[in-house]
Amino acid sequence: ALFRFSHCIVTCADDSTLQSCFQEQLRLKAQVRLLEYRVKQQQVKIVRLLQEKEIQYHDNGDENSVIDLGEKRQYADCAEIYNDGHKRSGFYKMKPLQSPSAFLAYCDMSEGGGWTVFQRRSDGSQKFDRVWDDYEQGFGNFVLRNGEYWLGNKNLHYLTDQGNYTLRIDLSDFEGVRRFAQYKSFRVAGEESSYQLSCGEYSGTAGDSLTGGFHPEVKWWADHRGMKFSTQDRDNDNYEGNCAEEDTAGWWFNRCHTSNLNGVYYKGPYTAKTDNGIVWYTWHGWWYSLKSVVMKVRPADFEPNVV
Ligand SMILES: *[C@@H]1O[C@H](CO)[C@@H](O)[C@H](O)[C@H]1NC(C)=O
Ligand SMILES: [Ca+2]
Repeated sequence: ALFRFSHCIVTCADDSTLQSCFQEQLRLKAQVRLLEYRVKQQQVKIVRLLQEKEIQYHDNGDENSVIDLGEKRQYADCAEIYNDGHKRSGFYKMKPLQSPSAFLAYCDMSEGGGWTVFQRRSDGSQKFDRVWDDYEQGFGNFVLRNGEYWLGNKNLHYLTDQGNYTLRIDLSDFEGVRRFAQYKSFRVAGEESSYQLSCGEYSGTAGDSLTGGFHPEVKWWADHRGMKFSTQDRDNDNYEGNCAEEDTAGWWFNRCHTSNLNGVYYKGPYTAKTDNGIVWYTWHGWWYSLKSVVMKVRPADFEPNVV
């Protein structure tokens, strides 16, 4: 517009059709005003978007998310906490019926609410290549909303031993795509059974990489049901070698796996000696390490109290 304005001045001097030039000038001035107005609007929009982004970062990250409800009441899991009127996601204290002590776990109050999160991967900030004791007791960050942690096999047993629980696994990749896998009747047995895994029917969008349900011929080595937990220092797998050591994670390894959600945080496609990334085979294969994982449980008969 400015170029045309000066161009007009030049042609005006030659032309002497002064009248139409003044009109053109007025028209262009109006256009400039309109553009200035639009620039201002865009600036306001940019400021708003930046603020929203900051709030999102705040939400997603470095915020202390521990919510203290005091000692008035004991809760067995996040479903009870939700139905007692606490509908904000965060870390709450709970004590399953048989558990000798209380512990903190993140309650995901979205997607219907009442989900007790027992594993989270989000940024690779925690080391998951750990020994039996660590996996038994639990480890990681129990403060930040996006903190990586493993709740502990002991606690996972006490939780899932209370009834009929549904397992939900939320996954996302580095292209921003999200998928999930859900299993009925999820249970982790006690220490005497080396925290053996059992689960029922699959549903979801990520494919069944926990029971090898995607192909009958892989079940004998890829079904994680009935498997005991293994770590580098406790080999309970069905393989001549040591899956947990080779795949640098604790998991219910068979021979060895089609899912390794406690694997190394590689960030997408990777190459390594073994398939030791954060793997969910039926979505991205063995050589893609996922961006985020959330593993959580909720009673199968959970009905959100909407009051
Ligand atoms: C758990 O509940 C589901 C229904 O959500 C049912 O299909 C399943 O058989 C139950 N499992 C057990 C062990 O009772
Ligand atoms: Ca072995």
